[in-house]
Amino acid sequence: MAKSKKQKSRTKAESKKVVKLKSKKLAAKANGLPKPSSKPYGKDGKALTGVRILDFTHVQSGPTCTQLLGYMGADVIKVERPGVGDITRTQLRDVKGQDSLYFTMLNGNKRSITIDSKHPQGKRVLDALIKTCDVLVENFAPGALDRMGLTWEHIHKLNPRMIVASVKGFGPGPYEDCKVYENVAQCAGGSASTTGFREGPPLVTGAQIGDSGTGLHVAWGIVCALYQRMRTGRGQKVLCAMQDGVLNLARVKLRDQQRLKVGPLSEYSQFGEGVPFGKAVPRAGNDSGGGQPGWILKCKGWESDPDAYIYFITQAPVWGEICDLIGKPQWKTDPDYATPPARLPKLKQIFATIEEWTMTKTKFEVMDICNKVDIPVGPILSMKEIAEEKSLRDTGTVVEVDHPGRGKYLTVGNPVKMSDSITEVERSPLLGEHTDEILKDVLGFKAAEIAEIKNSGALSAPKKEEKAA
Ligand code: CAO
Repeated sequence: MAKSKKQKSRTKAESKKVVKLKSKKLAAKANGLPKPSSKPYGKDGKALTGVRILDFTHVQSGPTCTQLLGYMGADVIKVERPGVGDITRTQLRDVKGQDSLYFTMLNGNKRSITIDSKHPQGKRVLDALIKTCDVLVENFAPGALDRMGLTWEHIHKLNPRMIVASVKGFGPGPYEDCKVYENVAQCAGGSASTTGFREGPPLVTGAQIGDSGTGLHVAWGIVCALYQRMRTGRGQKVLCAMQDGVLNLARVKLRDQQRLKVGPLSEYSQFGEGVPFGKAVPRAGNDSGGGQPGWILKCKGWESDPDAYIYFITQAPVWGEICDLIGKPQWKTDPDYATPPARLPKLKQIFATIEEWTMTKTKFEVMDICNKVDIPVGPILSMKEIAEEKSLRDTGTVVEVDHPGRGKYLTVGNPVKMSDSITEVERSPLLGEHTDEILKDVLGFKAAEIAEIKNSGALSAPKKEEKAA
């Protein structure tokens, strides 16, 4: 039957659509990917929805890791010692009798169950949890997990898919049995020897690169292991030593150690000052770690405000703009100043001249003026300023959370923003708050079994500790 012109064109358009759909389907089939979700972005669960974490962590390094996984949607079940809990619940308390900020800011988006892991009935609950969880994360002292009977062999026999992730102070070697805290890791990982001023002692940093930094590394390892498990069907051990995590963050200093063999480090201000280098990378004060010299300079109000400073980078492509701003246009063409190599020996004097200008402005004025002409600068922000910064609240980087015991507190939300996995920051759990719901809903224990386990004392504080309290 002959087709009209209109019919013909409709058929053409339709058949084009069919071909398009078919090729899409084929492409999806060909690379084995599921069809894209039909739900709008942000409405189809979270990145780690369906992943269950047996969180055996305490203090800072491990809890940082599991909180990040919780932010991404994992169901994090924190196991705590009955009657005591994570030691940080009571450390640095600011509200009498309530969980400290140390605890609450590292344990959001988690459920808490109390279990005496050395009690036979406690072991029964732990074994049930191992069977139902995807990942066990721990940061006990070396050997503690084995002493609980939770060896890799035991765990793997119960659940071959289980990923067992550990934070330790040191990897295998002479220090593997040592207990380690943040600053020990900063010192052993090469950060302290390269931080501070040349004339002064080594310094630790305020950023918790040993604890939170290692927690971040372990979280990455866990996600990679989950991805590999999709292919292999089996779990694996994930280990990050705090020394290794710090060294990874301090890798530019290991770069400089090797460069030292072929000559002085010309971007370090000690080079310009004519101070000879020793055998190891020196402390470089506030020198910039990259090839663009930078320094911290005083701003208006520095006499009374300890944070009235700005980090100023003399990036080569904007040297002309810097010269104009600070009233030294002649430096643009003066051969003693015009090129980066010519400036290197004079950095101290150059920064002193720039500082004469920054001292006439507030750090925010310097920020405004410099950014207009692409000069990279950074105001030294106090924690007070950060806590009050509206844009950080707007993006969910600083979040106010309500807690039934202590009231409202600020925490750091998910620093990673994703378009299809929206973070909802939840308050930290009370000690053992979810014990019953986990036994019943997650592990499927019957009422009689729950009563038996509870009556055994495996989930509650020992009687004498109760009396002492
Ligand atoms: N039920 C029963 N016992 C429990 C338990 C529970 N729910 N939870 C923990 N315990 C026990 C452990 O089994 C261990 O007992 P054993 O010594 O008999 O094996 C005991 O509590 C103490 O554990 P720990 O040695 O890990 O704790 P600690 O306070 O002595 O040391 C730390 C703390 C952080 C130094 C150590 O855990 C460590 O080195 N961890 C690895 C590195 C790390 O993460 N450091 C970062 C800490 S944050 O700055």
